[in-house]
Amino acid sequence: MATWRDKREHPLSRDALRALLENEIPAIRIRDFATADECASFAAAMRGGNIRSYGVDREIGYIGMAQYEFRWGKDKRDYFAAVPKAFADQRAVFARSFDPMTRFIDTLQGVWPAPIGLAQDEYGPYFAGIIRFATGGIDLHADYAPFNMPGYAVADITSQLAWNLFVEAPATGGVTTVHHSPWTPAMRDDTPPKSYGLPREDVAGAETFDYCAVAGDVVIFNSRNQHEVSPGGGGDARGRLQIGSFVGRQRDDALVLFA
Ligand SMILES: O=C(O)CCC(=O)C(=O)O
Ligand SMILES: [Fe+2]
Repeated sequence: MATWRDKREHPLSRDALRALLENEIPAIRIRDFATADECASFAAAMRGGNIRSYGVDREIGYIGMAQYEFRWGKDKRDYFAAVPKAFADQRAVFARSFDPMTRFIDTLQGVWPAPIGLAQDEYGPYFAGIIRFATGGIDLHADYAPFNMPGYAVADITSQLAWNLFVEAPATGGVTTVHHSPWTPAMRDDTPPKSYGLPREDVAGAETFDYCAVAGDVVIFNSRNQHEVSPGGGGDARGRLQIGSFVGRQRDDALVLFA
């Protein structure tokens, strides 16, 4: 079974980003991406925002949108019709705190030689930058557009990362486990396979890497690897509050953001 060349978090650099895209290292951490004041104002703005929720096994509250909600029984046009309202809800949070999306794109562009921006489709730009309340944890799943989003332009990417900025972290738990096990489901025509609550047998024996949510830090990992988040605890009011998106690598090396 394939392994990472080391099992540690790397700082952001062109080489580390390339290695993460190739699934050679488990994670990149950008420490102190946001200040304590920025995190506090962002968390407060989130709590006052337009919160929706999706029912995978454990409920996850969010602001913005997730393509997951449009994966089965909906048309691709429904996804793009929902993008403007999702951005409006996201921007309402940014207006009361700061804009981590622009900062993230600028930070990544500082090390990457090819263009970086929002993914585009025949119906317009994708949404990116989902704001989440993930205190309850997230079940074993994988995120890889060629399988999750057949028929969308992003299905042509050759590698996919996920980044998250944590603005609040629980005292205990809230640990992400990444399994070195690139998701390779059997595809039947153009129906996306189930991607949440994946069977444990799929990751049995694979190397794993755990990372902690730390307020102010961004962590990036290769989201085609199956991954899961343990529930947060610690008995105080702190939750696991975060914003992030996917980053796809196109064949021309451009990086495109989407949710
Ligand atoms: O919150 C995390 O650490 C990872 C969340 C996740 O599943 C993702 O961003 O794809
Ligand atoms: Fe994920």
